[in-house]
Amino acid sequence: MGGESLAKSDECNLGGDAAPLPPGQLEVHELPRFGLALFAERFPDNPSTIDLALTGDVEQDLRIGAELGALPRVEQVSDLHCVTTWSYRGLRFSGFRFRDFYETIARPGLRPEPSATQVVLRAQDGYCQCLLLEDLLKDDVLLADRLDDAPLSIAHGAPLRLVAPAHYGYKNIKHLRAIEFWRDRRNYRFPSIRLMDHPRARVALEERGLGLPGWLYRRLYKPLVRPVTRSFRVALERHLAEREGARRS
Ligand SMILES: Nc1nc2c(c(=O)[nH]1)N[C@H]1C(S)=C(S)[C@@H](COP(=O)(O)O)O[C@H]1N2
Ligand SMILES: [Mo]
Repeated sequence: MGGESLAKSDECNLGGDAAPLPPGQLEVHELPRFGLALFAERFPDNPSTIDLALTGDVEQDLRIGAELGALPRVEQVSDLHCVTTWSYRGLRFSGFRFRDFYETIARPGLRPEPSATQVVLRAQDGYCQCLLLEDLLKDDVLLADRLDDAPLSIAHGAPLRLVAPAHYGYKNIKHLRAIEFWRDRRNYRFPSIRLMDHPRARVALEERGLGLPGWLYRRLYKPLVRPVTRSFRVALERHLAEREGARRS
């Protein structure tokens, strides 16, 4: 391999790490506000204060916010891989390891049943997701409140979001308001068709959805990227203008 092609491939990786993208993904250079089309017009009521309801098959419920600040703060540079095939590399998040949150706050405070390993996360916009506890306890899973040295914006998950880079974007829930530890999935329903929701959604294994092969999801999703990005952008602009108007009056 000649030096020239090496230099070229380095250039392509500016702003991210050098590892190749996972199967079927394409790099984008602007981070869109993105999600299920249904959520474009929905926004958090409280983007400025962390307020988390903790419950499930547990001995005691809890409500926390500032308590998170007692955990060690960690910074992490990671990539976001949306199931619709776009990837954004090199996001610098800051927040708290989910594992530290679980070991220090959730487990001792809630005393969950040992079998409570299905974790349901709910957002202020009505979105929700379910992940396995074992996946959430990995080193690279954060409850993040900052991105690029600033508090999370309304576009990208204020006041707190999950960062789980090994899992598709749809598991990386924004605007968190509740975390629940259940022994099964009886209290969880994905807010769209089940075919779209894989219980683990691991990017490396191309677990895009439930039942269909990866290439078929890519084909179905790719044409949606532009219109969905646009509708999320237009809705955000309107929402921010309304907030600004309300603040001035
Ligand atoms: N609350 C909430 N979280 C969400 C979504 C959403 O619509 N609402 N969309 C998910 C999807 S599909 C993706 S790809 C990422 C996008 O994150 P971004 O908007 O910061 O780029 O958020 C995920 N988390
Ligand atoms: Mo996504």
